[in-house]
Amino acid sequence: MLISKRLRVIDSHTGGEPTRVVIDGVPELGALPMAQARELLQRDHDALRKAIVCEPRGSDVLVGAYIFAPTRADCAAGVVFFNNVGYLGMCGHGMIGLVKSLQWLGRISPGILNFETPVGMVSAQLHDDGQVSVANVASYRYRANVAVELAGFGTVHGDIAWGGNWFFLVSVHPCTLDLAHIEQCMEFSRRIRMALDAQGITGANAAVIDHIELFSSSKNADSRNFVLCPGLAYDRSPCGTGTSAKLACLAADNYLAPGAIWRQESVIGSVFTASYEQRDGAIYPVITGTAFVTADAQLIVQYDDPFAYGIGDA
Ligand code: PYC
Repeated sequence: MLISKRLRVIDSHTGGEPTRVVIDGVPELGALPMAQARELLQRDHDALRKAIVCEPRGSDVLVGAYIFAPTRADCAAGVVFFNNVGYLGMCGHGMIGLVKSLQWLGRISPGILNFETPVGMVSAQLHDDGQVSVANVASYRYRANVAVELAGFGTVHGDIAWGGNWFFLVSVHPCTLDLAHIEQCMEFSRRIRMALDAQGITGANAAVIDHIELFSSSKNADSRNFVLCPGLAYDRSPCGTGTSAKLACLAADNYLAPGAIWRQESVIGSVFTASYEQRDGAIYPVITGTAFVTADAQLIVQYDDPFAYGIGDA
């Protein structure tokens, strides 16, 4: 039988959120900074993204990772994360999954590695106990207490913050953040996402705010969140970039001091431990969690499969 493509992947989950690292079969792009690599992937290789993470081989929840040779001498590798609708700036749970996947392959042992991402350099420390700490890019609150009009709900307020992706963070809302109320969380946060677009509310430089984050109190941590991702799936983990955005807001409100621990719980109950360092007026979040490998597999893309590159137009 004719086979058009084979890709070796390592699958893992970080606090319930899956990552698929492509080990063999990554597009040949030449030596490029990751921001340019991301543009080229979008322009010339987007079908492959869909083959890897979209149905029928993947799902809306899955985040993929391509590993490239770095262009920076201080980095071990470059990485571009992607999902069911496109490419991410950074991905905290994905970075933890990537590090544990490299450990699974025997390519790394405990220590610190730097990775080039489209939005800057990120350091990851694999600890002896299997935990991974991700020192993220500089994060900041862009605007506080922004009003958005929501049909059926009235005015909702949220902060706009950058944590490697753009987030709209909402603390006052009618949702219960647990699995029994997941549809309520999805519906409410989808409406916010649409209202932000419709009302022209953006991040810096007119960037689309493609992650919505709701918060509530938690019995087990400092806070519980629900995160709607760009492809309208919810993050099973507490979201590394979303937790970074939260830290940026806590720091801006003088609610959390540099080095103090913040425990962020996800809507399914998984927890990241987080803190931040302050350098040159910026805050740099450090997110700690772990991941578990779920598959070491080969994806097969058959040339005559009508759904080889996904279902519909994602
Ligand atoms: O952990 O940063 C993250 C993330 C982004 C989208 C899904 N997870």
